[in-house]
Amino acid sequence: MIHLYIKTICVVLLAFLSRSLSAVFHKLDSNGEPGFNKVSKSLVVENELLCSRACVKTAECDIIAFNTVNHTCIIGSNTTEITFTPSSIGTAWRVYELQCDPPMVKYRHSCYYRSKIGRQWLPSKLECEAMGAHLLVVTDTEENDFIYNVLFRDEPNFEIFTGGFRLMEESTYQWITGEPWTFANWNPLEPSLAVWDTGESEECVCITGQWNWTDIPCNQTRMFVCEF
Ligand SMILES: [Ca+2]
Repeated sequence: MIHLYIKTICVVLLAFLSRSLSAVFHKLDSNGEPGFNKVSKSLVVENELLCSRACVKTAECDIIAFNTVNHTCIIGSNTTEITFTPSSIGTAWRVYELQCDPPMVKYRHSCYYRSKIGRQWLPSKLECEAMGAHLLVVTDTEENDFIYNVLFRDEPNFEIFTGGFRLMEESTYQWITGEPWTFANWNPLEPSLAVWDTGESEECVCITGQWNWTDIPCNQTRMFVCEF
């Protein structure tokens, strides 16, 4: 009974967290039609929350504009100040910028959040999603170096879950965001796809300070990193 009670509170809390616009998107003063340096895509979505989610899933996005009248969502990035052109529907635009308040760290177009405690892989994934983020996706050497040299600079023995996983019947790994698996930094004998004596098989990708990347059973407990 108490278990059910706690579960209900968690579900309500998650629903509440998922409804509000993610904490990393800060509203900018806007007046007119926003112009970005680089538009990644323009789409029509129901609300600005979904617009922010589309941005988080896009590698080169740290700014969004949502039009509350026609529901246009523009996602992209900016290196200089945004320009606003006066227009008849100008007041309908809401513009938000990705800002990584400490302890989050910004790198390129993403904010990185380190978990406070360790969890199994699935609860880690859910915690990131409840924040409007996703489990860490590492797309190239530079981002991998950032993880080692900046995010965990003083912790050579760190071990974290990432958003890399494989389906039980498959031997190849994939990212939780659906981004192509184009880069990996496996330890020489990994991924081992091993099956433990306990019957658990290694299906989740863990980044370690000592042994590069390795696969481990998803029900192991590790710290994790969420990426916005
Ligand atoms: Ca392994």
